[in-house]
Amino acid sequence: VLTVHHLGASQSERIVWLCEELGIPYELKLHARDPVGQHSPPEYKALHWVGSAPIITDGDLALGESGAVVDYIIGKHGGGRMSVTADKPNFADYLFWFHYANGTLMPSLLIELGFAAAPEEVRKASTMAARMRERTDAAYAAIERRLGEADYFAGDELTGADIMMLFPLSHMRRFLPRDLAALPNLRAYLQRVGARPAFQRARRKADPTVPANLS
Ligand SMILES: N[C@@H](CCC(=O)N[C@@H](CS)C(=O)NCC(=O)O)C(=O)O
Repeated sequence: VLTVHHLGASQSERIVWLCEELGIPYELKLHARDPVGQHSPPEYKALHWVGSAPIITDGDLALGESGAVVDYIIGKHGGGRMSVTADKPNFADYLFWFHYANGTLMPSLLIELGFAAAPEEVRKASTMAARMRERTDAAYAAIERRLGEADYFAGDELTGADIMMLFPLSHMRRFLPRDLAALPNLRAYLQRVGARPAFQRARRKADPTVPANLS
């Protein structure tokens, strides 16, 4: 049976949401973070050598890495739903936003977060810190433009691209706050996602006490 191993308040929230949207049978195992370092606990690390969330198991298979897990579930259990095939005009949009989320946006946010903890003189002197901030600013501007053209990242329908993009736009703002006042398309998008019954079910099952950070 497909089992989603969810680490509290982590990127594996994506996978619970995906399974709820697809309406497929799955088992959910909740794992608490190690109280000292907030890392994954030893039994989570034992599932797969990556040791980081998300990890799924499916029969003899254990698989990690958000993008791989989303693609796997869509392909193997979702009958291709929530993806866009190469014959469609929005194929490249789907690929771009799906991969941009963890390929560029999450790394620049995480590097920014690292610098946020560094002494001010280190941060100010670093061209890397400035470049990452520039990247994030450009990302938010592009996201606002995209969500002015379409309801969801790949087009009219919610797809795996949204499953990938939401985490940096919601959860990561707990650590790197960003004023969304001038981003009405993004604010509307976050409300649209939050109104989806499958999203609400996923929150209740995975992280009932953690705010969804949609405003
Ligand atoms: N790029 C990876 C990142 C996974 C990751 O860093 N997950 C965090 C939670 S958001 C984690 O498990 N941290 C705890 C740890 O590594 O011990 C993915 O998307 O699967």
